[in-house]
Amino acid sequence: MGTLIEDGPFNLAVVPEKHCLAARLRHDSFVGELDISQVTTIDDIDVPVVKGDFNALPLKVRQFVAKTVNKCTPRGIWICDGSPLEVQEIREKMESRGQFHRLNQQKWPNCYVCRTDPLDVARVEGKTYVVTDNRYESVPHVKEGVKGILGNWMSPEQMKQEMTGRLPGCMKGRTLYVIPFSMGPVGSPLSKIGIELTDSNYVVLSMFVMTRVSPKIWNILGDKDFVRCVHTLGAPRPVENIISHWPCNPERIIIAQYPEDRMIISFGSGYGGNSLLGKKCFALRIASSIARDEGWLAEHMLIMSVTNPAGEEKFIAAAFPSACGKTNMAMLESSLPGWKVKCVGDDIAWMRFDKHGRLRAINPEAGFFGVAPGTNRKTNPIAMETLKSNTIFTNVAMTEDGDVFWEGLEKYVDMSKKFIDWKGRDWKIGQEGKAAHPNSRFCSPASQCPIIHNRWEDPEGVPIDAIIFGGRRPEGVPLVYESFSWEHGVMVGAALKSETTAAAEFKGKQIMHDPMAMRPFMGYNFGDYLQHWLNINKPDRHMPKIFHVNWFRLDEQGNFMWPGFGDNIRVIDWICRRCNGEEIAQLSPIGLLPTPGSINTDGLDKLDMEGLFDLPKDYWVEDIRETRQFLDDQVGEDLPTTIQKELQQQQERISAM
Ligand code: GTP
Ligand code: SPV
Ligand code: MN
Repeated sequence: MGTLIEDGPFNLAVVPEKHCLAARLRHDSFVGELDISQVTTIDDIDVPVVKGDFNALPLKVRQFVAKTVNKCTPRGIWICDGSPLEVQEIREKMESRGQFHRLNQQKWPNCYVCRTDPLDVARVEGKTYVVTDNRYESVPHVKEGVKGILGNWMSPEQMKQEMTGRLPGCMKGRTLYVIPFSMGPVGSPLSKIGIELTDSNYVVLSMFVMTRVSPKIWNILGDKDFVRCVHTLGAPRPVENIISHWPCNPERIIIAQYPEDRMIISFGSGYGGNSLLGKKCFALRIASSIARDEGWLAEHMLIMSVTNPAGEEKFIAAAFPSACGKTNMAMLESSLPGWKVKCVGDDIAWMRFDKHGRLRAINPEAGFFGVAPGTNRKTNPIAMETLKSNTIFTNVAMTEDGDVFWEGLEKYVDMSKKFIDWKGRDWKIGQEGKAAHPNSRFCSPASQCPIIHNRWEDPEGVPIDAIIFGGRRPEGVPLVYESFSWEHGVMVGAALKSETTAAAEFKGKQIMHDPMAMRPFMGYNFGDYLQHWLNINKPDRHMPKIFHVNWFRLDEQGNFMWPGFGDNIRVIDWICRRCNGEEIAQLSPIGLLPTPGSINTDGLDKLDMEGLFDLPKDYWVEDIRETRQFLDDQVGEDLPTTIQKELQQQQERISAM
């Protein structure tokens, strides 16, 4: 049995009974002794409200806050309104405590640098769990003896134990902030509401940028459900030995997603996706599970529009693993004359088919949390323009006179100045160690992006013409190829691999599988996820074409063979022409490759185009063998037969090369 819920202009979705509100919150990891059904006013809890009107909150929010307060025992409750005044107040507090370093405000209005504890610099995938009653709801049936890497599952009982060992008193001496936020435009039928409770002021200010925080949420909440997000630094006061004024508890980090309860609890880390719970935890892990139930997609994808010199606009969604070029592509400045790029989103896409069978995408976020190193006026002038004001920089370096610095800005900053590195120490060019952490980030409002699309907040979403997968593939993988069909395209996504980056805890460079660029962000069984992708292909729908790109192939000297960045428009041009049905593709065992000369290389220095499209047989024989083994081992019986068939056929084509 299911319940019909109206969700958006596009469809009525049947939600399985187990995911309905009445059945929720069974996995109550932090229920305290207090009977929360009794909580109706502030008089029922003994923590003062520092700001806001607790009694005016919807009852279910009061109960959620009360429960958390009871368990985590903060010293006060602060109900956020996201107003400029509030931002200023919190910012000033952080500055006076040494948590925020002011940049030159003439040059960088309202911009600050924040440094973290060096043990808290990236997402921690190994400590991130999906919690469901049934293990196979969360992760696939791996082959015996294989360690699954497509998500970590934990039982509700065990997670309750983990949380019981961490949460009691974890906010002692800190303020608990209540952040009401919307993923997607406030009030849009495609949007979802979350409430994040956090004891980190850095998280508050970052959430104000990354999501839409507004007191309007309280009014539209009505009988809608919301995603319950609890975040704590896990560092109750008094704390000794705080490094860089960044309290955290790296040894005890744990991040729990409860898709059945639409709940997230994150302990111990203040950084990025670990703590800005609207982002990966909600908009990908929880949302992908909601999306499966409701017949849509929540993906780790940028959304962009490109308009060719003839004025024809297309929308593209592209999935690359973390730190593999989404932000750069979403803000691409074309090196070909006459092309216009507009940005809709740089990291996450929520997509569903409308009643005309078009796939429509919205960006659920309101800001960019972008990789700083490598960003400069040449590689990404649009990002440089976007981050000029109202930006929180994390783990970048500074100059003595209040400029920011990171690797990649050497040509744009006076290098004779004194530098302070991301750990707060003196730094000089040429010395060992980087000035900025490789995963240092800027956090800027998307509305400041000079090429933000005028429809970026359109509640209907934008119509997607092409989907692109890609990763860092130093060897063997061509610049671009097109899949033969939707099914083959899903297989190409499932086979996605990339060199590891600094966005998570992995050390060294290794080629790792990252299916659909979602490995760290899956909210449910990856086999079911692939089947869901296959299921959405219906005859009355305009299925986008699926492509694969690789900007990162290296030559024998270890240099990038392709100039990348603004020149990626040349590949996008080919993709758009393919969407228009131009006959500029030829068969290969792995997909359709551009016919010679069909990629516009006008004005480029001599390039080894042949090398960029070379398919070394040995490489691909091994690649498909290894990929099949990986999916066999990791997804096992959950791997859809359609994907197995596609893999089999791909292997046969490669053997016959
Ligand atoms: P997340 O925010 O972690 O999801 O990363 P992302 O996918 O948005 O990656 P981003 O665009 O921030 O790029 C990461 C790094 O890759 C930066 O250092 C870029 O300079 C570099 N990069 C991006 N595009 C290209 C390209 O076309 N060629 C080369 N060589 N490097 C690129
Ligand atoms: C990523 O790692 O893919 C990011 C940064 O976009 S974080 O928000 O930390 O997940
Ligand atoms: Mn990302």
